[in-house]
Formats: sequence, structure tokens, C-alpha cells
Amino acid sequence: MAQAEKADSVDGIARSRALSDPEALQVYTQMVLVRTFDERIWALNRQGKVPIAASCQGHEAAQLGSFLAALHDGDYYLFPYYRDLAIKLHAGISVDQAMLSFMGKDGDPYSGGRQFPLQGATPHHRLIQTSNVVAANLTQAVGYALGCRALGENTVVLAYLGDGGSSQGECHEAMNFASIHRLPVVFICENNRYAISVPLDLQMAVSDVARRAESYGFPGHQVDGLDLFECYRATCDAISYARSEGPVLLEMQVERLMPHTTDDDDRRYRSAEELEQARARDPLATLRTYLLETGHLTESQDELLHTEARAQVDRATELAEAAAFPDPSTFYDHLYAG
Ligand SMILES: Cc1ncc(C[n+]2csc(CCOP(=O)(O)OP(=O)(O)O)c2C)c(N)n1
Ligand SMILES: [Mg+2]
Repeated sequence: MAQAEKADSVDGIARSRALSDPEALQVYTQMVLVRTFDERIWALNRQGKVPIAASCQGHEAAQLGSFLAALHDGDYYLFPYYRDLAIKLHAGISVDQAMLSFMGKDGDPYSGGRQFPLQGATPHHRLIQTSNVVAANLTQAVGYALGCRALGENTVVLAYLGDGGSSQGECHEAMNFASIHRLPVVFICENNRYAISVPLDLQMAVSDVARRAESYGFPGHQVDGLDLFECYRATCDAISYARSEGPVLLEMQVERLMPHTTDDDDRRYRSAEELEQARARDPLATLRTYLLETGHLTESQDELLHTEARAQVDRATELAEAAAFPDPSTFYDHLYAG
């Protein structure tokens, strides 16, 4: 893992500080919790208790590395997309709340069990994801950045998308507009090389997503999205750049370790060998090895972390299973102003 002194970062962008090893251990702890939760909702889906889920397995380093850079910066706003479970769980949504949302229970803090899990806005977490319409969050993110500027605020906006999202019309509009007005937006593309079953070469005729930025007049950079330290560093740099110069695109190259959603069967379009190779690059396992090898984690500490994460997710599962579904008499609530 390339934590320490890498060559100067992306061209034209000042270098910022690296994530320390103790901080990486904290992120690892959070990653273990996210992975335990992610695996649980998948199992609960197979038991008929969670209607649908999109896994973030393989995307965790990109999501948490970028989020942490924003958190350390302090003045940020997040427009994630449906796969950004790790961001949402780190940004302030508790495991208990998330489980209520995935089971569609009344206590779901977003929509009271009416919408796709964890979809909505929690301004106190500086987080908005109002729908699963691919790339719709990007125009909203850019609009938000423009609003901040109008109010004289210095907020930087992180707008997340997938590789498929980069081929969407709204992505073009958002990037074009952000560039014309030099808005402080960091576009973070989690490139897992699939849009559901459609591979990258059928989505676009250019070799990489980062190159798209050039046509809008701002920089685009490829980042090893499986390397937490690189994701953190690249996002720190991108945030500084966005504040002083305008938008920037980071293409974080990740692996999707699960099917598109719980409704998908990826064996129809992805070979077992390909999946095996992706699994060998699992960012959680890579970070674990790094922490063990550098003496920041022991096997027994690691076991304890997993036991604690399981206990937390077990408790959330029990709570959510015992919780009530929305009362049918509230069906029309929040739809029409009274
Ligand atoms: C505008 C729009 N078109 C189609 C869909 C259906 N859809 C949902 S997810 C998805 C694929 C998106 O792939 P990508 O952006 O690469 O994100 P990933 O799921 O791989 O993280 C599609 C086509 C949608 N939700 N919105
Ligand atoms: Mg994709």
C-alpha cells in the first residue's frame, strides 16, 4: 500500500497531508462495520426481509477516503449516489437507523419506509440524495455549489457518480455548467467498469472516464480507488484545487464485488475468474494486510473488531425486525400539502 511518500500528486494541484496510520486504523474499523452491515442486508434480502440493496463492497476505500478528506476540510456538502452506503454510515446515519430504512420500517429516518433505502436528505449530515435517477444528483450538486457562492459561503461540494452515470445527459450539463462558472465541485466517479450488466467499452468510446473532464475545461485524474491513502490524498488535493480554480474530476478505479443490486444475477455477464480476480483486490483485505504488516493491528484486535461489528449489526437487526411497518392510514402523508 502506497501510504508514505509518493511522488507529488496530480499536476497543478498542491500536495496536502497524507492520512496517518492511526487514522487508517479508524477507517478500517469503520470499514469492518460497513462490510458486516452490507453482508447482513444481503442475507436479509434472501430471507425476504430487505426488499432491495445496492452493495458498496469494493468501493469502501474510495467512499471513505474521499469522505474523510471532506470531513477534515470541514466545509463540505455531499451529493452521493445509491451505492454510497459507506459514506452514509460514516456521515452520521447510525447502523440502527440504516437497518430500519433497509427493512422499510416506520422509523426509517428518511422516508418512513416509503422510498429506496437511505434515499432522501439529511441536511444535518450535509448529505442529499433524493433519487436513484442516474446523474440527477450531479445537477443538484452543481446548483447547490452555485447557491453557496451566491451566499458568500466557501463550501466545497462532493458529487458522486458511477462510470455509467458519466454517459448520462445530466452529467454533461452538470460538468459543463460547473466549469463555465468555476464552481467548487469535486466530481468523484467510482468506476467499477459496469453499468448493471453493460461493460465500460459499451458505455463509452474513450478509454477512461477522467479524460472526459478535459472536454469541459477542467482537470480529470485517475486514482487507485482500492487504496484508501491514495483516495484520501487525491481528494484533499482536489478540494484545494476546487476552491481556488473550479471543478475537478477524480476517476476512482474500484471493483464491484457483488452483483449490481440484490435483484441482479451477475453470473449471466461476468465470469467466475473475473470475480475471483476482483476479490483478490478487495480494499478491506488490502488495508487489513497493510495494518497487520506495519504493526498497527494485531490478529486478536482484528477479531475483536469483527466481533464488535457483528454485535452492533445483530442488535440493529433485532431492533428493526421488532419495529413496526408504516401505518397504512399514513399512506398519503407528505404527498400533498394539507
Ligand atoms: C436516468 C436513469 N437511467 C437508467 C436507470 C437504471 N439504472 C439504475 S443503476 C444503472 C447503472 C448505473 O451504473 P453506474 O453509473 O456505473 O453505477 P454503479 O451501479 O456501477 O455503481 C442504471 C442504468 C436509472 N436509475 N436512471
Ligand atoms: Mg459502474
